[in-house]
Amino acid sequence: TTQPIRRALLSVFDKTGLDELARGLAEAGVELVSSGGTAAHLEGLGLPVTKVEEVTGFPECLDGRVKTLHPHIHAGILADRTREDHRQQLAELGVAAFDLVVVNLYPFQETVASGAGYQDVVEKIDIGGPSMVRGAAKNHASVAIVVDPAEYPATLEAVRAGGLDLAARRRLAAAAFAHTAEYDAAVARWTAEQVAAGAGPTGQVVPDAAASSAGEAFPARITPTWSLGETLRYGENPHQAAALYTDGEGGGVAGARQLHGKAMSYNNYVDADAAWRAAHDHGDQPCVAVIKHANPCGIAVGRDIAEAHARAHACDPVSAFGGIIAANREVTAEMARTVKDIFTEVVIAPSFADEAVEILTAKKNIRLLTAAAPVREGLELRPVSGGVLVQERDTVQARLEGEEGTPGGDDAATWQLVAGEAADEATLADLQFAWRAVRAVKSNAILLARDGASVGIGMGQVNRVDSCHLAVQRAGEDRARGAVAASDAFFPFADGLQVLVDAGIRAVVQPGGSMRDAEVVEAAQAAGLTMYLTGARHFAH
Ligand code: 93A
Repeated sequence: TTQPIRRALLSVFDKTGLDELARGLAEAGVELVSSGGTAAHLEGLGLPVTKVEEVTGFPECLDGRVKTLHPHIHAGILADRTREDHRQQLAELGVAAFDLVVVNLYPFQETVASGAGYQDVVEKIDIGGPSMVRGAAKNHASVAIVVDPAEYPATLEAVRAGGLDLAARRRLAAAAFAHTAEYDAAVARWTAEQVAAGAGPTGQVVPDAAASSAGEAFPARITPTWSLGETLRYGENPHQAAALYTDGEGGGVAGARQLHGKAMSYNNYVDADAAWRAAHDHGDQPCVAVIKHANPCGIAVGRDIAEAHARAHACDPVSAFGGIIAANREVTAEMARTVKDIFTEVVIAPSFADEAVEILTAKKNIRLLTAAAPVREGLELRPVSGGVLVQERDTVQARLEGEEGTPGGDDAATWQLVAGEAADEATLADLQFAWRAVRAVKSNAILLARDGASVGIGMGQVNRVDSCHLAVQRAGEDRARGAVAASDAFFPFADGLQVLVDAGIRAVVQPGGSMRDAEVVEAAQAAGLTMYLTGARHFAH
């Protein structure tokens, strides 16, 4: 099976190691055929070389786009010398066969990485090179293909020893196909990026130096620092094209690493972000948030992450079906054992215990992500038709382990008791939990909690009374009675509060600030309900 090497085609962009190889081949009596630049290089070394142009009788043209793309070259590469009919045809056509093809491709990836412009990158898409590589690799029965200068010494040694055997040619062919596949994947990726970049967002908002929360001089500057992270299968709906852009910082869900499961969808990202942020609003304790359609259907803290998950899930098991789960601590095997029996789209956590991965990956479709904490600083953008809204993030009550609370946040020392008796320690802890948790809920938001777990959530209603009804109804009579409530904004009338009173809620935390606060406080007093005002509102639209 050893094929003696008599004629070699050399066409390399990277001339590393070329001198030794070409000299060695020439000394071994191998005829060298080369494309323009390579031929010139070999002539410079004083080696005998036949130019591709001489073989084809056709000039290299179109700035080199057509050099080796010619039947005189490709028939010489593709003829199977084990076949009589192929040998016959070559003879009739006057085509000489190649025994060895040495090619390396235009540096496409390197050109992209260098930040070169569009057309420069396009010119570095090698067409003739991969054609020779694939042709020679296909015809490994007759031809040896070398794409890597690291293979030159061994190749030369084999040539001197009489040629390359079939096993060696097959191994080289496999490497060659892998090489062109990788190359083409890079070309495809870059091209898709260009398509997406034309349609997608291209900027990051950077506040002007003078910008401050005082509001004056907020105008921000947009700098194009986002880059395409991933082209998504589609957007919110299948007829919408979509992509994920990242700020390159590696934080939050955009910087997440996927360990398992199908590709993330647009909606998965939206929900994973909501879940991830919600879970991190309770940084000082193990916390799990279960999200559906960007709203929590359960948030809970626990002594450990498994307990937090069990209690978050228990808030609304019906809605948790097909949900997105975020855990702010490592997912343990214990938590994984529960999750695996619940249809879940995504689990996102700082890490997964090995055993948890084993348990969860038994489910083919569940997506497992690890991520760094959500980005808490900086600005948020929301497109409106014809423009984009920019605001500072609401970090008022987000606090990580060991951080101090901010006024208006969950630090009860900054709250104002306006009705009923001061809450005991356990009730106060629940109110703090509820106040932290309610900000993850779309307005109008009412969140009922007990023992560090949400038990009923009313979200996204266009009036607060309906949100109160929804929260109470979701909790059910038993769980509502004796629970505490948080409201993301003030009660404009006493009617919403009355719904909570009627359901047996013991204590309420809310921002206050309504024109009718007095009326609302009076209703609380009359019901013997404890009420705190925080002074800060947490709308989430
Ligand atoms: O522009 S191409 O796609 N058209 C061709 O016909 C062609 N033939 C070889 N690029 C082509 N090549 C590439 O040119 C090879 O893959 C190699 O990277 C380079 C070698 O050119 P030269 O020998 O002129 O330096």
